[in-house]
Amino acid sequence: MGESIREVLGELIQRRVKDPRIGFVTITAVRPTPDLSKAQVFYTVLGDERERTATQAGLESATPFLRSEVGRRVRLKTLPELEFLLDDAPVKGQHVDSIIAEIHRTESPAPGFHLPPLAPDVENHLMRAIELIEGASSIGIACHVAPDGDALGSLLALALALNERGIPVTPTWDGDPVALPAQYDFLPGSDLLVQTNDFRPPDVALAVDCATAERLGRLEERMKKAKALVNIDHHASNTKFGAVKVIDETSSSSAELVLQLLAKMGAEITPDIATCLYTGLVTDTGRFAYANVTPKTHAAASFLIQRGVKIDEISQKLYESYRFSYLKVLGRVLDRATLESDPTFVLSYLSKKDREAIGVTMDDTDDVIDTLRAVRESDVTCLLKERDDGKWKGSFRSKGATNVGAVAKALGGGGHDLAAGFELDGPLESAIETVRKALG
Ligand SMILES: [Mn+2]
Repeated sequence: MGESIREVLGELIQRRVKDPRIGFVTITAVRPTPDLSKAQVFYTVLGDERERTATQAGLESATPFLRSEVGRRVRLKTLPELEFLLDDAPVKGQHVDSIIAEIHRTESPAPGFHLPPLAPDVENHLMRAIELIEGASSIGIACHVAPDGDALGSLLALALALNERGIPVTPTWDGDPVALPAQYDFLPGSDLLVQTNDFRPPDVALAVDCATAERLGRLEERMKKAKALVNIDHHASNTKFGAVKVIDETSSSSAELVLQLLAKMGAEITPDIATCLYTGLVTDTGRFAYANVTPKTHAAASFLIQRGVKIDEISQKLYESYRFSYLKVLGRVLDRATLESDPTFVLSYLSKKDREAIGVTMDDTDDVIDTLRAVRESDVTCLLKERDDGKWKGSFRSKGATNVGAVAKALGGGGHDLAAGFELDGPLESAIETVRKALG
């Protein structure tokens, strides 16, 4: 794609038009008519009424030159007449956002860009879900308890898009309170959230990122009381609850599937919605590094980036926003790590005393294991963390050779093949011995 009209005009006015009447101009939007015969060019200019009048006169006399330069540099079938209009709406917040959204909508997507197709059966359920959504008098949306980036991103993207369409939405999850965790507090749309207790059975209910209805927690019953329950998920283990099942295990994340739904609804993917969905993609794929990443995933990411996602800002919020005390926790766990043999695994622990000394909660220690596991000598990593009640909460990670899900299950826990957890009573030494035996 070549330069946009807006970029070309901005540069020409700044560099090439030498008319002293023209002040400091910013082109805010270019709105061509559908037949491209005319384009309205909105601009702002610094200064008072007199300077604005002078600038307008200067732009008008430069119009023939600007028009022919645009024709030379932007490949267009027809060369539009240019009409300069002072953008005198208050330039702040919402207004700028909507202008940016407008620019992205009219100029940004590469011509002929489409989302990859879905399997026919998934597509059928998706179209059925859209019918229900479009006919709904109210929509309740819920994700799973202790929501992750994909659950939150999918939930908020749906809420924002449906709210924009004027459909009453109540997005929530089983939480006390329902509030964005610190890591995700940048996500747009949180003002739409309702508390778990305030949620009423809606006309149509959407469950997102829930492999089972139980994952809805206290909301399960109320969600099932809706006239129709739509199950939107990507887990292979999904129990297929609900009347309409938009389940696609080839999607990396629920967000990837929600994007398909919104795009097929003809919903405008605003920068806010794109931010929510991109967060779902990037977190559920371990920053596009896990086996669930497909060409479809990158196509979805590409689609979202074209709609205004600020990748660097999201990455910093998600991955470089630890509290300083996290470094101390990490330091303690790394310093204490041992490389066990017979069987080989990396082992470390964090006691309740450690947490108290550093001043962190269990939640603050969630990501420690990701650093602990990143060594070449071992397939399996185990981290034991002492909870407030004195029990040891164990986490396993495997790089693929060991099914730690099965090992965790044998210990009374559960999880996936490569990431699982369990709980053990008793002193640290006996917990370690139990883990060693289970792995051996
Ligand atoms: Mn997910």
